[in-house]
Amino acid sequence: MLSCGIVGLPLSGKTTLFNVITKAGAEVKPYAGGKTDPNRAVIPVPDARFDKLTEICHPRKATPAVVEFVDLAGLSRDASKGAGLGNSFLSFVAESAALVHVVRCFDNPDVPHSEETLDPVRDWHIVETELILRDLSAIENRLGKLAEKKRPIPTEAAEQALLERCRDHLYEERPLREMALSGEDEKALRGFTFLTQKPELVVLNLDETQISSDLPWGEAMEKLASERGLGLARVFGRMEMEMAELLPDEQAEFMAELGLTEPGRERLIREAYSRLGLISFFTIGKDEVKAWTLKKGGTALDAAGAIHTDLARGFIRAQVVRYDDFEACEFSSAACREKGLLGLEGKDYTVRDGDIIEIRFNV
Ligand SMILES: Nc1nc2c(ncn2[C@@H]2O[C@H](COP(=O)(O)OP(=O)(O)OP(=O)(O)O)[C@@H](O)[C@H]2O)c(=O)[nH]1
Ligand SMILES: [Mg+2]
Repeated sequence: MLSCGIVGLPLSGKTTLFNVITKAGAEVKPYAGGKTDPNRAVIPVPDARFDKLTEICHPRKATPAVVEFVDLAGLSRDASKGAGLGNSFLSFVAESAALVHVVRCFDNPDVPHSEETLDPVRDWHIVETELILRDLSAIENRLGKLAEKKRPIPTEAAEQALLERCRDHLYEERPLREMALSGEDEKALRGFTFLTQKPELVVLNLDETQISSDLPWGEAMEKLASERGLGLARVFGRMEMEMAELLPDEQAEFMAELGLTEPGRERLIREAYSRLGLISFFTIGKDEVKAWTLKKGGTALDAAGAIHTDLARGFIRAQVVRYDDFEACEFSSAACREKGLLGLEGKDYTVRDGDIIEIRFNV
């Protein structure tokens, strides 16, 4: 399963955010814990379309798409040199498919700041630098090994050239996700699980006092995120964690008071899911309504394979209707067919987020 690793400086609110997202109730403390084994939770991806399909079909079983969140220990300055939890921490980051990077924006005199002052832009760079250094050291290790070879085979020569290109890019303090890579390059790099290649969602962890005020560094963070192609979300960490424990009625009232239209949690999970480059397609029936996860750009054949290898092996066609069309036709397949909205697609059809698919197959 794909997972999102929650990273950030010590005491930035990572576990608080983990609790907001997962409602897991993990322990939150005002001092850095030094805990190495991360909190983990697999949670359903909120999707109103899935809820509606379940309501319409009354299936015996309803299976939503899921994504895993992993709450990691704080990443200290110099972690790449082994400081703090250092390398063990970084190996957990390597397992994650995407990063949720929590940046502390709240001011709380009871909670020490590892850099003493509040400066979200600086804090973001500290963590980024550690990730860059970790990738650099992996590259330098490998380049060292390649240099020892007396007669490198052609693939090794190509690997060396590629790694040198990556190294030079990192030297400029740029993450690898900003590098233009061919499909072949990507394949060659996959085994390294580079940290700066992972998609990242930056989460500004705000205080309730910061709801309506203009934040001095707000613009700088927005600029940084947009220049670097990162997602950016604002969350009222502690407040939303407390809110998650309220009854639905109280929650609605609380949100209205704050002028929020949706709990941060649902928005965040969806953001993380799409940052991972994932989309959902649905299969529906009396037995089961299920949301399946597919990499963006996946084909009808990939969708068949996700369901069962037999379906991919004996694939004939995929019958596809867009969720929006299905809804507009009041969830009637007959009406969709009449209007020509029920497509029969071949193997190479690119699945769209929200497609409802039935695979025709023969084995
Ligand atoms: N005022 C305020 N305090 C917060 C907020 N978010 C977290 N805190 C406090 O900051 C402290 C640390 O929060 P955690 O969520 O444990 O932080 P962490 O990043 O997981 O910390 P480590 O795992 O030790 O690195 C706790 O005392 C929280 O109550 C917030 O939005 N506002
Ligand atoms: Mg924590």
